[in-house]
Amino acid sequence: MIPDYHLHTEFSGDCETKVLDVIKTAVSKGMNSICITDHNDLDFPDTPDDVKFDLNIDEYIRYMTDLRLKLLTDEEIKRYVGHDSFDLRIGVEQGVMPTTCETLNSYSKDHPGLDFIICSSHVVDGMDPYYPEYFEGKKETDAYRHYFETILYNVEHFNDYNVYGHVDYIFRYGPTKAENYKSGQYHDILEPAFKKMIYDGKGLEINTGSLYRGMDYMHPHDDILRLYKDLGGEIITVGSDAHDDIHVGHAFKEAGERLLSFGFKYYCTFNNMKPTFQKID
Ligand code: HSO
Ligand code: ZN
Ligand code: ZN
Ligand code: ZN
Repeated sequence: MIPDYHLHTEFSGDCETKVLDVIKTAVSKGMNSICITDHNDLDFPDTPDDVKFDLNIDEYIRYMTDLRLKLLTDEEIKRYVGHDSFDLRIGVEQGVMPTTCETLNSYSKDHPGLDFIICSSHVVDGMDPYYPEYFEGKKETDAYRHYFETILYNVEHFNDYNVYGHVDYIFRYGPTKAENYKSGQYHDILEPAFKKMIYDGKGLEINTGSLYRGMDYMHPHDDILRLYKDLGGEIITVGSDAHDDIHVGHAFKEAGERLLSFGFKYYCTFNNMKPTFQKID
C-alpha cells in the first residue's frame, strides 16, 4: 500500500488525533510507513475560530525522532500499533505566502531531522479560503485565478520543499467548487509554475482529502494533473490530509489506479528531504 504522506496529529492547531492512533490505522490499512506532516503556518492571520498554526518544531522533531526509534525497539509500542518495524518519517506541511517565502527558505537546514516538506497555500491576502468570508464580494473565478497567481509567486521565490500540496485547495472551499471549471482555465498561470517546479525537482501531491469534504475528485483536478504530467513532472506523493484516524489512507487504492491511468509508474517517499521512486503496483 502506498504510504500516506499528508497526515495531521495533535501537533497541528486544528487536530487532536494521537500519533500512535494514526500509525495504528495506517498499519490496519496495510502500510509499513507513513510521513506525518503537521501544520506550520507562519504569520497565520487571526480567524473567527481563533485557531493557531505555529508548530513547535524543536519539540516536534524530538518527539517524532524518539517515536521513530521506539517503533523499532519498544515491544509495547510495537504491539499497540500492530507492526514490528514500522518506518515513521517526519514531515511538515509548510503554509507558504509571498510574504513568508524568504524566511522559510532555510527551514530544513535550520531544523535538521526533517524528511519531507509539503508547500501549501492556505492563506491569500491575509485570509484562508476555508472561511466563507474569503469569497464575499469576489467573483469566484477572480478568487481562483488570484489563488493560482500566488502559487506561481511562491514557486519562484520559495525552494525549501519537496511537493506542492493540494494545489487546487481553493476549489475545495469555493461556492461552486470545481463545477464550473473549464479545461485549461488557469493553465496560463499553472504552466509556468509547474515548469519551474519540474526544473527545480519539485513534485505534486495527490490529496484524497477532498473526497471526504464534499467533492467528487481528488486534488488536483484531472486537467491539472495532466498538465504536470505532460510538462514532464514525475515526482508524486499521495496524502489523505487526515485530521482524524478514520481517514488515514482514504481512497489510496483508487489514487494508485488513478496515477497508473495517467501514465505515472512511480510514487515517491522521502528521507532527509531526498526522494526515492517506488513502483506503483
Ligand atoms: N488550513 C486548514 C484548514 C483550516 N483553516 C482549518 C483554518 N482552520 C487545512 O487543513
Ligand atoms: Zn488542517
Ligand atoms: Zn493544507
Ligand atoms: Zn493538511
